[in-house]
Parts: sequence; structure tokens; C-alpha cells
Amino acid sequence: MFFYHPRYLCLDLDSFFVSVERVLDPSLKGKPVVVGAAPGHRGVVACASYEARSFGLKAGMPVSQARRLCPQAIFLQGHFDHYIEVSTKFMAILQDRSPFFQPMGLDEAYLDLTGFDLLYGPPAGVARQIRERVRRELGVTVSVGIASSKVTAKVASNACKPNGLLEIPPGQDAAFLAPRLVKELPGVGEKALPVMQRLGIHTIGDLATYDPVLLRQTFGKWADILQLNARGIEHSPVTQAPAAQKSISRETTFPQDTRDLPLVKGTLRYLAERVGAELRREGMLARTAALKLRWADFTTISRHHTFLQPAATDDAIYGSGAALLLKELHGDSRAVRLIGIGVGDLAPNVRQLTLLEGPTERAHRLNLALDTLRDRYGYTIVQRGLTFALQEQFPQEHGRYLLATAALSR
Ligand code: TTP
Ligand code: MG
Repeated sequence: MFFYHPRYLCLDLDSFFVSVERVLDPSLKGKPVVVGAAPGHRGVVACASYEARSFGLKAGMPVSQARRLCPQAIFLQGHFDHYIEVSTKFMAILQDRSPFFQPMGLDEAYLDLTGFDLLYGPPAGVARQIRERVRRELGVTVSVGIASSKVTAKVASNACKPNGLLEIPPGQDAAFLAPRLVKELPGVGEKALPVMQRLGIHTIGDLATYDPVLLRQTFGKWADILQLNARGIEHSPVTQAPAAQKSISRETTFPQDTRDLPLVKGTLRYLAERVGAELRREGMLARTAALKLRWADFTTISRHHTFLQPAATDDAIYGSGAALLLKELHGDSRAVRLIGIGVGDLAPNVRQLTLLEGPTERAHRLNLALDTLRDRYGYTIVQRGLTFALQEQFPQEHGRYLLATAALSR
């Protein structure tokens, strides 16, 4: 009888957006580079190169702050079409190696190589071949963690970044994780971290050995999963199908804080149409819509709306967003810094279930026809009166508006 050690790989491209920019323009190599907003525009950092990170820059930081910390950095708006192309090729390279493959977002995936030794040799060798192929064919680097679980592999891949390979030998997961900071554990984000610090949990080892009864009082059912993960144990399998997307959203920061209603509504309409197009491309319907607003003083709110029936039309998404927007603007005199719209609680649009009927079905088909036109000729080929307000505010490229913030948010 054979016994195989579980072997999971976590593969994550290094400073993904910036790395692709460096393929497009090699003169950017070795310099602090930020993808997030074009010169003179506002927004948040989507990706900072490792050179820029040494000045304290990181994803999510307002570009204005990034500029103060690292004025010599090169700020770029980004080329999303290229990112999607590199992402697709990266995922294809990984799937060549194992059908037990799980993409996580654009630049990250897990592979389960358990039991593949006879076929491919040791997992570290497979990782080296993949790293070489990605470098040769795509011109970017990928860091790889290998361990007995997905969670340890993920921590290992982050620990060896950039351009690293780190294998945690079987049986060593807990020992590897124990001395590391608890914020390195996937799932321990900005909300959980301060709570843990108050409990005296600083390292992953502190979490693993914390009294489970007390931990449950604070984190509920999640406590058990946290403690298993902290010992390097995770039971969720590497699934073939991509994890179902739970929401789709788009947001942007205005060039200046604004109370200009046609501009705010026009931008909302544009973002809603981008969200709608992606929703339809994915063949999904949404049950809820959400509006996000950031006021000039940086306070941020989100407001939700539940559709009467699941929807995927631009009108439904924009309509609910606009109603929420008008309500907020009515009760508040502050200027708007950022606006975003998203849809959530997605379900596949299975035609047999006839979720859509009558006029909704017709509107849906009209939207699909519009999507095809725009895929071919660009967004601006057909425009609503509302989005004309954007013409004076935003530059255009290949029939698309270039908004100030390049962040891809989902
Ligand atoms: P990450 O893999 O989290 O980050 P990264 O690839 O830039 O850097 P590294 O993996 O080396 O730490 O995210 C992948 C891409 O997703 C990133 O290049 C840009 C985009 N992104 C955003 O647009 N907004 C964000 O807040 C984050 C975290 C990422
Ligand atoms: Mg990455």
C-alpha cells in the first residue's frame, strides 16, 4: 500500500500589475512603480512594486499619501486588458500540470500534487518547472509555497516573496507557523487583528494554543477553524471549478470632490453598466445591489437594496444605486470623493427556470446585444445621455473612459 504525504502548492504572482507593466516597458525595472492612478489623478494604490513598498507604500493606500511617502515613484494608470491576458495564460500553465487546480482571483492559485510524485517527481521540482515556464513565457515571477495544507502553503508563499520557493516538509506545518505574526494567517484581517491583540494573541502559535472555550466566546464558530488553520490544518479541498464569485463591483475616485449631480449620476451609470456587463458575461443574476460612497472627509458608507426579482440589467443596477444615492445626497451636504456600485448574492441565470419574464427578459436581451457591440467597438459606441457627463471629465482610450482609480474590485 502506498502512503502519500499531502502536498499543496500556493502560487502567487509577484507585484502582479507592476510586473506586467514592466513587460510592457522594461525601463520600469528596478524602480519604485505604482499602479493606481495616472499623474495628476487621485485614487488608491492597486499595486506597489517591492522598491515602492520599502517606502511604506501598499495596496489600498490613497495615492496622495503614496506620493508623499515616495515622491520619486512612477505612477501608472494600468492596462487591465493585459492583466487579464497574463492571468489567463498563467492559469493555463498551472492547469497543464494538475487537474486539481483552484484559481483564487487573478494572480493566485492552489494546486494539489498529492500522489503525483511517480508521474512528475517531487513537488519542488514541479514548482521549479512552473516558475521557469512563467518567467520564460510571461516575463513575470511567481512565488510558490509548498506544504501539507492550503493554509500553510499560502503563508509560505507570502513568506518567500518576491521570486521565492519555500517548501515546508511534511509534519512541520505547525512548527513553521507558530513563530509568525498572526496577521499572516489568511482570514485574520483588519477587524480580527485588534481583537486578537487585546486577547494577547500575537503569533500564530499563540492562536493555536489559546483556550478554545474563551476563543469561541469572542469568535463563535469561526474560532475552531482559526485554531485548526493556526496548526496548519485545512479541510477545504482544491476544487476544479473556480470558487463562485459572490459579488461584482466597480468604484472610482473623482478628480475633485464634487456635488455636481449630473457628473455623480453619470459616473454611477457608467460603473453600473460595467458591473452589468460583467454580470451578464458571467451568466449570473444578482439579488442585491450596493452603493458605496466616500465623502470628502473620508467617511465611507454603503447602502443595500434587494431586487424584487433577480436582475442583471443596467437599468436595474443603476436604478437601485441612483435611488440610494439620491437619498444620501438629500440628507447630507458633504461633497463626494468616491463612488462605487456593486451587485451581490449572485445566482446562475439558468434559462429553464425562467427567472426572467416579459419586459425584464426583453431588457436583458437588449443589454446582451449592447454588450456584444461594446466588446467589438468600445464602450462609447452607444451611450446614454447620463454618461455624456463623463466626456468632459475623463480621458478616453479605445472607446473607454479612463477613470481616476485603476483598482479592480470584486
Ligand atoms: P496581490 O497578489 O494581493 O498583490 P501583488 O501581486 O500586487 O503583490 P504580491 O503578491 O507580490 O504581494 O494582488 C494581485 C493584484 O490585484 C495586484 O497586483 C493588484 C490587484 N489588487 C487591487 O487592485 N487592489 C488591492 O487592494 C489588492 C490587494 C490587489
Ligand atoms: Mg500577487
